[in-house]
Amino acid sequence: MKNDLMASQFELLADLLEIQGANPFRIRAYRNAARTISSAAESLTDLVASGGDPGQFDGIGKDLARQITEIAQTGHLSSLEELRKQIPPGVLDMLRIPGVGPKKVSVFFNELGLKSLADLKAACESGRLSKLKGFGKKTEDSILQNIAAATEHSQRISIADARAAAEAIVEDLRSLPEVTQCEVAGSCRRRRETCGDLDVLAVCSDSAVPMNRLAVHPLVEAVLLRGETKQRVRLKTGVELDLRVVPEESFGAAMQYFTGSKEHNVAVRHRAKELGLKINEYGVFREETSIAGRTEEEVYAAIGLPWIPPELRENRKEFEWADAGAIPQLLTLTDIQGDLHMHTTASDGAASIEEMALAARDRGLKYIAITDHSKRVSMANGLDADRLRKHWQEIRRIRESIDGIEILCGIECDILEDATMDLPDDVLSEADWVIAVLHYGLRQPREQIMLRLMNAIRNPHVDIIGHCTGRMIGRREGADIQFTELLKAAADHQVMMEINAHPSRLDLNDIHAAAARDYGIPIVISTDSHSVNGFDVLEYGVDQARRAGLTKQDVANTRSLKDFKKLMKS
Ligand code: DGT
Ligand code: CA
Ligand code: CA
Repeated sequence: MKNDLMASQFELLADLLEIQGANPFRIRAYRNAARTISSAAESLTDLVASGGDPGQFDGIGKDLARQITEIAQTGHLSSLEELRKQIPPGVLDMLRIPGVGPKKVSVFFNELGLKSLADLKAACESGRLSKLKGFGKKTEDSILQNIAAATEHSQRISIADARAAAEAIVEDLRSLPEVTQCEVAGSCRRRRETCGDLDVLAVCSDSAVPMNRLAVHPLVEAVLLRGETKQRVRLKTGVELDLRVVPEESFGAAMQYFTGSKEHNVAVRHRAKELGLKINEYGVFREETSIAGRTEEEVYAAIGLPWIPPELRENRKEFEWADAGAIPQLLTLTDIQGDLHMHTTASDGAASIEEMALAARDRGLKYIAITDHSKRVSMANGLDADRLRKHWQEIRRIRESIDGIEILCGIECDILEDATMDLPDDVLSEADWVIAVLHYGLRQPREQIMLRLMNAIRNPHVDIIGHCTGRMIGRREGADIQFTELLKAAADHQVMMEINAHPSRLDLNDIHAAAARDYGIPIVISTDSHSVNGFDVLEYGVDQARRAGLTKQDVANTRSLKDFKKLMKS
């Protein structure tokens, strides 16, 4: 079982307990456990299978360790199944309504006896909800508005599509003279791999001005909801966007709140509380007096924290780092000096060696590796030994004629289903740079996948594992990999690991990239370009590395070619 799936079972258990009104400490323990499980680089299922104790993780006591062991061994959690019998499934559907959490659902279920979205809708329509203590007409209206969203299953979009749309809209709103500030918030600002919806904040003395403009923006299909300060629209691509117009003195607090993540905000709120302060989207308050809110820096400072880069706001290590005064100086796009994964017309690329080299040089890169496919990838016209040697000759000829950029003779060599390499060792030994990858047989059992990867790592000519899992975000699951074993071996054999920057790959993910760094493995961020515009995706790879907390030092292709070569397998 994948860690994420296991974590979601514990989250669900916590939700059910909260709906039941259980002890808050117990609920929190389960939520912490879910977070620990989903942030672990190693598979908990493997850990248990190899006789390890889940109790070794911080915050996992005896009882939780026993339950993790149970789910790892059987795939089931008896405490969860027990609870599910007590709470009708329709009650859980209510959690999908934006703005409705387990606390509210608990009231709907226990006090009004509502058991489904349909029940809830009827209760709102008849005004029964607004008669409850703590609920008003406003909540009732917003639930009615949002219930449709919970009924359809929404699709998440890639960070590339999210940024393209959100940034175009922000730029358009900023062009209005009345709009003094406008920024992207939410998961898009945190640069998650995918976004559920887009969040934009603006400052404007007349909130109608940006709202009117957004309503007629060419990307917008329909206005779904419009209030005094908030507007929700659906873009033509189907994704929805929330625009919130906030007062200038609250802009920093609103950015902090609406950037999230929710988990990060829960921790922030907890810290404020410990200092006797209150924090919300309007500011930080002592009693009724606002002490911060205009900028994010001042909001964080008011609760004793340095400003935390949005990419780190997932409640993983950021508070620990902040307390130690050791927030990492995250890598930036301009730190990157080389790109070590790209294709030409020799296989399935659209541009020649020369065109790729010149385009890379135009973008300020100092070195590249040309890494066309090996023969197994026949649909991409992959190269056999003969063609590859001729291709390298051509590369050597061109590198003599172009100044200002170094070109390595590389290959993206398939690791075949039988765990051998697609090209013989004597050919690989002639390469400057060998990327080993899985393309076929991704659904093989874990033992075989691991055998393939381990053989590649032990091969003296392999420099790096490319797009390790082979996943395509939203379309295809990656291969089943035992990551700690893999990373240990890569560290031992001086094999680097790639973050493939293509937004549909982003492989390694943030958690595995952080784990690779912890093993001392140099990370290379590569574009896998198939055309001269392919270099544009580099920033998504850099963002993924930032989410992993990586610094310039952790990423090998921030070095000069001379220093980069020193890191390569000798
Ligand atoms: P997404 O849209 O699923 O990709 O993820 P986000 O993080 O953009 O989530 P979204 O759009 O629901 O809300 C934006 C941010 O607003 C979220 O990251 C944190 C904050 N926020 C929203 N609802 C709540 C809430 O109920 N509690 C807390 N603490 N924060 C919330
Ligand atoms: Ca969002
Ligand atoms: Ca939102």
